[in-house]
Amino acid sequence: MRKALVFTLIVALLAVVGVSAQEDETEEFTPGEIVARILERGELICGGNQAVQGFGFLNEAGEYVGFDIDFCRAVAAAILGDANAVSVRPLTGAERQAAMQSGEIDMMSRNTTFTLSRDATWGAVFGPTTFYDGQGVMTRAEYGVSSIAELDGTAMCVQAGTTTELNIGDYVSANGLDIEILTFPDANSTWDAYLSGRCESWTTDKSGLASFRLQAENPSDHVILPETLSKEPLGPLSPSGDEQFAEIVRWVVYGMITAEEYGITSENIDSFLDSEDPNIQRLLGLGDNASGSYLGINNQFMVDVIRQVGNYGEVYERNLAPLGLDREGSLNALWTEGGLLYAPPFR
Ligand SMILES: N[C@@H](CCC(=O)N[C@@H](CS)C(=O)NCC(=O)O)C(=O)O
Repeated sequence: MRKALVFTLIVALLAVVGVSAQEDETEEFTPGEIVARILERGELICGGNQAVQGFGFLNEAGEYVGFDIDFCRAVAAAILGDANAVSVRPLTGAERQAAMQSGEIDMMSRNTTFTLSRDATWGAVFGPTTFYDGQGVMTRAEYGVSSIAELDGTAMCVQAGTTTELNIGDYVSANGLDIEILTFPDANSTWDAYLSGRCESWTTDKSGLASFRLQAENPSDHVILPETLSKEPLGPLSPSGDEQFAEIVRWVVYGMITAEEYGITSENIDSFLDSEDPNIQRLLGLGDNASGSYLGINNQFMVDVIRQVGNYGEVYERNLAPLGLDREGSLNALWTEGGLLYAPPFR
């Protein structure tokens, strides 16, 4: 009886020592393969978009800019201390799986929907959702159409290799509609086909519709129909099998959401560096609080991310507000404001 008690006590003691040792062992972190190669080449290679203004777009200065690109930049800031140390590989919808599996990119941030089959077969780990979207349909205002059903007997353009293509097929057959689906390899060819009249409507994520509508000569010539066909949770992803890197991507996004919650921005971050608030100290890795060291990177990684890229709200405002994608009252508001953006604690 007594022996059993002593044994139990020893086991319990070892467990406690083991746990605290694990929490303290933040300095002896062996870098995973992806962090090692990023450090060696001095830049992060990010699979992105080049054609969707606001999300991922190659601007006239030859720079990739947008909401999705900013998350690539944030991860580069976390690992290399430099948000500009990013090289973007533009990918069409159908190219994504191979790019993820071939090892040619370190991560992807390209309006990519988190789905079961992608999670299981792409060899990828999805990070947190950065934009909660849904699929919609755009058509010409001159038709006076106010629902998808009224497009019966017409043609609709869609991009291949997307959830969009699968969802519209389901929708058309479930609703017994006679809509001819025409597929195209990328966003520009789909949009051009719609503009040239090959199809009376086109479909993609509602964010993508808003983005392309702004590129139209006269945006009010085009309407986005009210139906939302699907859930499209969009976010970054990274190759599976590298837990450290997946955790970095995850906590960079969570850190940006948390920074917004605490009101820390790229403009005011310096005023938080002597904060007495233990939550803020942990987020920023101040004093003897472990933050990045849990992930095997600079303990103050979130200072670099916030200073160079901003908090989630700043990234949203900079890139998506110009598209007219109002955040207030949407799923993309912070959880404290009725939305779905919620980060687990930094501790
Ligand atoms: N979220 C959907 C659709 C994403 C998607 O590829 N959308 C198109 C239309 S906006 C796009 O970004 N195309 C850019 C390109 O191919 O250049 C998915 O993950 O399959």
